[in-house]
Amino acid sequence: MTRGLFILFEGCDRSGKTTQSTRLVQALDDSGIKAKLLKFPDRTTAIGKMIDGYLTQKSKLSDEAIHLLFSANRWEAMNQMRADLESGITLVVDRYAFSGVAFSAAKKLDFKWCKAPDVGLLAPDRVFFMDIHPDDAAKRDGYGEEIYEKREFQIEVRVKFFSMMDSSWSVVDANKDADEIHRQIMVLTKRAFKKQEEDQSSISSL
Ligand code: NYM
Repeated sequence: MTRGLFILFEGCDRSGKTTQSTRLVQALDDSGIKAKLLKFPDRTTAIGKMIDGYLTQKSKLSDEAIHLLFSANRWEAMNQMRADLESGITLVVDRYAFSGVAFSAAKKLDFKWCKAPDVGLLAPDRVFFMDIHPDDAAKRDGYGEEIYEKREFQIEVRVKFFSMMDSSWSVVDANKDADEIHRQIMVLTKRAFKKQEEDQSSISSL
């Protein structure tokens, strides 16, 4: 049984991650590849509900406490994610640990401290960074509704994302037309499947 791939979308707020991750899962399904869409934070769990309260500014939490909740929200999904990948399901994930570090480090929390609670989580095979300048994101529908959607902060978050990139990341120009972005992502995804077919690498950890 060949394992599924862990494909991750990261980016600043309103960069089109949700649109593109949904389209990718649909396209994989259509081509007979079993795929599942996951989104972090998962606001449906008990921990996720606390996170939602914070993001929608209904409750207050210290920077450290919310950081740990975001991480716990990933940990609670880990066993199922591993089982899915091992059973051949490809996971397309909308945000993950890199968002956790980028947003908290942008608040000036220590970078190493921010990374620590996520050590041991499953690592993605490919990361697509949906790159949009915060000035352009601000023009998109609904911008400003949640706690982090402020220009200066998003600029800082984007810098933090760039500092974490390695060869498993691709930067995608999120200002392009959605169809064009989807086509680019399909090319990169097919390449990732081919690489996995050749390498047969096992799932690694952060
Ligand atoms: N966010 C997301 C964090 O601050 N830390 C994390 O670990 C994760 C996964 O939550 N502004 C932030 C980024 C977003 C917000 O995400 C909610 P979304 O994708 O808008 O639901």
